[in-house]
Amino acid sequence: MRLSRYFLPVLKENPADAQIVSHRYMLRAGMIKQQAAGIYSWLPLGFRVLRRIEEIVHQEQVRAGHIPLLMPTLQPADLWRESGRYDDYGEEMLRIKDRHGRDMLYGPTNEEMITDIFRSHVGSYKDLPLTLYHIQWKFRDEVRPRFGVMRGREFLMKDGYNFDVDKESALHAYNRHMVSYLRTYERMGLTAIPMRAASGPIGGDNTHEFLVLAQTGESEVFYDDRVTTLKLGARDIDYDDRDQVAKVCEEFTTLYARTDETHDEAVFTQVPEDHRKVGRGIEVGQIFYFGTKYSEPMGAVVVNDKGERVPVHMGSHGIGVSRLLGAIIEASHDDKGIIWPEGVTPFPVGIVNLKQGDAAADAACEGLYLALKSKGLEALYDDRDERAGAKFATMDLIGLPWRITVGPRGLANGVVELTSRRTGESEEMSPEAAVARVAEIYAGR
Ligand code: 5CA
Repeated sequence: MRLSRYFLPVLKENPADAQIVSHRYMLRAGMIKQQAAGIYSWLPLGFRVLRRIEEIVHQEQVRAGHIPLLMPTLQPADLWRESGRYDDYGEEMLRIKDRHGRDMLYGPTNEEMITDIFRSHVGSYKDLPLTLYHIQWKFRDEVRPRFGVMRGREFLMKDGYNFDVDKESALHAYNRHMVSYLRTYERMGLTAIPMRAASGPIGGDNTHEFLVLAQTGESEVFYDDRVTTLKLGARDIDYDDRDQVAKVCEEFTTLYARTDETHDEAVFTQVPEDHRKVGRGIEVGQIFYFGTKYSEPMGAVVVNDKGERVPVHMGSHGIGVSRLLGAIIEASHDDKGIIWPEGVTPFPVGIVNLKQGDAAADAACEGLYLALKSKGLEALYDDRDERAGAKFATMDLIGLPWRITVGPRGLANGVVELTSRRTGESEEMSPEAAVARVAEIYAGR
């Protein structure tokens, strides 16, 4: 993408109403525009990151054996009357009437609708296990929408629903989600810690939230700091292997880690004092096992291997896709701007032409741009007629992890400069070597 032809409405001033750094940087970097309280347009740069995050979520769900579909944002109220949640859900639910006076709502979550799909088409244990998920916009009329996309009213969520013949199988689905989520967050450059939590309006006793530690987080968290060093890494997971998956979950949930809702001071004081930490965290996902809470009232039953009709055991599993942009920026930035992890960056690399209009510099930049493209890497090429300082400031603000700087002086010696946004370190090398290095960094992503 050539910056002169892109739409990147960068703001020079700090927006006064943005209280936390991720919100400020998302506005300043031209990623989002607020349209109403808690409702945003996704401008091209923000949209690219959002799509990238969705892609990682999809890949890891499919890897775990889960099946994507797409349900609508608007739902008939009658489905929610069947589960009893239409009255329970309260003011957070946006209720709408259509022209025929029928009660509709903008979905805050999809347990009822997915249960309806299931009961219409599945009747035998032989069709189980089954996990269906989608990535779709939700609406919750939050009392205090704030911090930009972090607590929106309209927000993008991945929500998945498992259907199993018994509790044991449903708990395996729960564990499978936990492991696939750990991998998902790690690919985004995040450490998200599963913490015992409370289930709220979704229901059930078994639930974990995934929290990214950050001072600006809305949840108070209590943890043994040794959990922050656990990594899933590149280990091979067989998602059908119940024991292997359960062992990974045990590894990640044995050390003390709880939100204030489930915190138990007596248990916490057993953690060695130098490992006992109290902090704040951003909730980027939550998984639930709630058994037959929806399948019983809604009649989602299957015939089991003994010929009995039994309600299916279910759970639901959510990732805050749009919230993740804020969480990643909170975890990865400096005073100049965002520092995107390679896994989610909107462009893998930026090219800065120090002297636009200089024949050699222009040609070298074009050459780099095309060479990167031929390797499947779309660079953001700053080809504007701007001062070098302004170009660097824009690149630092939007946070591409790598920058190639091209100027007549370097070119006279046959070199360009490759700079890491994270460390600020630069290295001179030939343009070919720079392309090869960037390609190597992104190989396999
Ligand atoms: N049905 C279940 C799981 S699919 C559910 O709705 N879970 S949830 O309420 O925990 O939401 C899932 C995730 O969506 C949360 O962990 C959080 O990351 C994100 N989320 C929830 N509310 C908001 C909001 N107002 N703005 C942005 N993200 C949100």
